[in-house]
Amino acid sequence: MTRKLPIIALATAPGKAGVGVIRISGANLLPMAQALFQKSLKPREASLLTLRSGDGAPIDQLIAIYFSAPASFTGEDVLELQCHGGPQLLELVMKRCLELGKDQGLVIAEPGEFSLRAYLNNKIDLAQAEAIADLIDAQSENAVRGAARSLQGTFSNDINGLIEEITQLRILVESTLDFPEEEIEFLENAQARERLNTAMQKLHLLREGAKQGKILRDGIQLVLAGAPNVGKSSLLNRLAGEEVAIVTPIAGTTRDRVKESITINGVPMHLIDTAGLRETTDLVEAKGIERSWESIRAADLLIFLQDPNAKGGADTLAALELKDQILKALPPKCPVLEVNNKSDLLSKAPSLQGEVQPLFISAKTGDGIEALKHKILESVGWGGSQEGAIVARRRHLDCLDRAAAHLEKSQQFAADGNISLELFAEELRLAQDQLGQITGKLLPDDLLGKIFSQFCIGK
Ligand SMILES: Nc1nc2c(ncn2[C@@H]2O[C@H](COP(=O)(O)OP(=O)(O)OP(=O)(O)O)[C@@H](O)[C@H]2O)c(=O)[nH]1
Ligand SMILES: [Mg+2]
Repeated sequence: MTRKLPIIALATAPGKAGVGVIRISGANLLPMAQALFQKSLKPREASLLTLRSGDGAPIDQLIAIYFSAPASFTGEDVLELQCHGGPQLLELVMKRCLELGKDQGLVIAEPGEFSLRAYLNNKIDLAQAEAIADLIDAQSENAVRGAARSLQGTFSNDINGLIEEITQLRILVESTLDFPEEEIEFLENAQARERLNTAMQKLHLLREGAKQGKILRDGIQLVLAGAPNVGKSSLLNRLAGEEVAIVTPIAGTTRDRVKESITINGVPMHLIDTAGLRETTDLVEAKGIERSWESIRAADLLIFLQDPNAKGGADTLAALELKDQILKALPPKCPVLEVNNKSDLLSKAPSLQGEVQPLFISAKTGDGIEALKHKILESVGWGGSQEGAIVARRRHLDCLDRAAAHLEKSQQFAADGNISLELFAEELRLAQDQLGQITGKLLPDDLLGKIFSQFCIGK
């Protein structure tokens, strides 16, 4: 992944467009630019030029901009060619560039290689490189804003701030390691425990922010499950605001999963309507039900929908058993919302007792849907405020979780009666390593390759 040869790729999407941009990055690109245009280019100046094939015939009239290292996206020399956006034409331009760049070893870029070079040349850190990909892939306005903030370094700055605090604490601890009899005194004098607590609080806030950031980036897989005919497809349609799934009074209408992406208060939700769960001898329905279980096993949030009016309504043994089965199949920590549908058919208002109030809705009339949306956001931990929100990935969350586990351990090693400064310091170091992985310091090489290879070509 870390080759030095100059690279070239189409930076814009393939297909017809007004303009198509080809980007070249490498050390000392001026001779190549000279060969392409028989002209010397001034850095950061747009020049209208004609590119010709070997026999002198014009290929395209284009705008070329040359960025001299290190003042470029990758930190190397970069040549950007803004051509007309025809796929065949761009192909020809690429071919000509590869011909003339052959002596310098010009090769086609691998996915994410431009961003990788920017990262390796310290133009951006790893979280920022990921934010570029997330900005491009963003599927909602909020995700765009969040990715832009991460790209600007909001997330990285917070991480670096926390790393700095832990470093200071480590320096203090490690400087006293040679005087074991002073351990207790040290902890007290240096207010080590208080400082550790502050770091933990900051980490907690970062984790909360990153959790929200992951929701913004990936959305929530919201699975609608329950017995046949309870109104799952009707609820999907109601939430989507259109007739996406077929609804009939026949139990077992939905066979395949029906998916629809919506946003609730700007939060992306991938709704998955499933086949009603029951024993069946029908081969097609049985396959559909197997898919329901697959979706349940991969849910981020599950709505267990019931019909309190149905024969053997919500509190029957069958309903309780079904609920139990679903709870067992769900991923750990996946929240569940128990929702009663068809409230319009209830002859009297439900008596609500106990701490956990079941939700009553009517997919038919829309009654209770706003409250349900509110509950949905609440149960995935959406804080409501998108001000200052960043985008985050599973990778970031995992690092933050592991860092938190190490800080908790270090707290144990600093506890009364169990003081071990060495272990305390070691756990601080491990926590710091995990945080460093987010911005890319201390990241194993194979992981780096894996992250950038998920980018698309030209990024
Ligand atoms: N009165 C009333 N009827 C509803 C409501 N929601 C759904 N129904 C009706 O209940 C029947 C079943 O609805 P569906 O949405 O197909 O139920 P489902 O859970 O998707 O059923 P399967 O796909 O068979 O598992 C249809 O006749 C709907 O019109 C509601 O809130 N009130
Ligand atoms: Mg259905």
